[in-house]
Amino acid sequence: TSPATSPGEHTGFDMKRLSNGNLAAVTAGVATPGYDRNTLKPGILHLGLGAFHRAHQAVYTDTAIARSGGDWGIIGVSMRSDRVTQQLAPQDGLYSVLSENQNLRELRVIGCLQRVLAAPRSPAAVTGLLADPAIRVVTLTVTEKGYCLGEDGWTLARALPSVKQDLADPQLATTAIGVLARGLAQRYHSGGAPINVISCDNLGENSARLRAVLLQYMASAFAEAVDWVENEVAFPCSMVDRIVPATTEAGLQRQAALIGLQDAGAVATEPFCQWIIEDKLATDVPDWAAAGAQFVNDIRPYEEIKLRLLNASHSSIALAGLLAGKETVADVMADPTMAGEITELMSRELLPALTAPEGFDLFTYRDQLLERFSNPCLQHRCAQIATDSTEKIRQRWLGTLMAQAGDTLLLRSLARWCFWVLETDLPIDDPRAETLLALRAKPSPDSERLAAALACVGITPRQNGLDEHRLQCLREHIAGLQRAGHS
Ligand code: CS2
Repeated sequence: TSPATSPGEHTGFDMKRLSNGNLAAVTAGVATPGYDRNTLKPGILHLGLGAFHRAHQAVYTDTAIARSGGDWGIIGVSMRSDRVTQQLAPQDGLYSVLSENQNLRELRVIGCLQRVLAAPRSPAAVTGLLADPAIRVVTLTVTEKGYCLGEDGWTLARALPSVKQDLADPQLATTAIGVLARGLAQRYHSGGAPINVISCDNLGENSARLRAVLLQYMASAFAEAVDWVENEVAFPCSMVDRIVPATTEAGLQRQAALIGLQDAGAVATEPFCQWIIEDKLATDVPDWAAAGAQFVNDIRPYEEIKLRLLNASHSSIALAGLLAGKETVADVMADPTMAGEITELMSRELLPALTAPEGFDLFTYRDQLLERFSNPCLQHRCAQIATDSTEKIRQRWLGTLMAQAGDTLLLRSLARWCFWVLETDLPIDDPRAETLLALRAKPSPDSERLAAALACVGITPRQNGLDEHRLQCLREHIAGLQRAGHS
């Protein structure tokens, strides 16, 4: 850990911008790449170049190269906008990561991002890279909805307009699935060099699900390459963990003052970092283990613990915070009543529903989580976590919720979600927003609206979701929120 740096006399306006040429000008104490970045060659293609990738997988690769060698350059692909390219291309792919909590502050510049591309602008370049034998690893952070999963979580959602459009003209595909399929088909035609495709999103059995939908898509669009993908391409699942809030303008200014250079690609995060990867690789990879990553045979228990404890309580905190007018997760945790409810939810409901792998102490993990959520340095907005809740609730809550009986705190969290989407005028940012907003506006009987909302998170009578007693409890919680006068 480097010592904390002080802003000194830097004020911002006359500051130069981080780049290869200016790297030596960073404030003393800010760590810079511990290797010669000119020797890197493209070896990893990353899809979804958001803050999370920059503060997680890229950091592991950067550390692995510094500690253990290798020439693993990352080509980062933004799936939608040009914004990230504009932030990072003028900086030669360099950006800084600030990790901090009450006791620690570390600043470093990451050097392994070699090049950035925007998929909509450069589709042929992305396809060419996916076909290039030098690229041996594809990682993805495209969020839950990026996998175009149907209701059962394993089938391609062919009814989605984006999927329909991609299947109608696969050469112009824009979804992550379509882009990946096109590139892998071309790789097959160019000799079929081995490759690993690693999902780094918060989904149980993430890469296995990715493989399933990709194969279904390819059976329709590139049938000739299906056997090769099925038999030769490796899809190791991975569990990723680091809290990385979206960067804000104020955060950028603060970070510029700390490193002594403007940095449009800056990310701020916590010191904690974890990556567990299923040990089934098709090629060499960076020595991520040297950077602290763990390779295991059975990843499912780790994924389940992370999703059903960390992410589940994160979503509960976010929804409670949203309705109580709290801006951030740390604000919720600073409220003793709210923090008490979260602690109880974790201890009494989420934790007992889990089975820990040998040597893993769930109580220590819970305590660590409570501390991480309380980190006042992270400006992690409740509204950010509440985004895409219909996708997240399926992964995070359903398993526990369905195993419960009677009234529970998790049911109360579900009531908060129902109340938010049906009874308030707070904004909804969700792939099912259109349906939810229509329900919100609809003067139909309450029980119908509620059932339709629950179907959006995968709770349907057909799946034997909630019995009449639990539905009654849910309605009472919603009525309670109404009486409390949230709006
Ligand atoms: C969060 C996650 O935004 C969210 O939904 O719950 O991004 C969370 O911060 C990470 O999974 C932590 O590893």
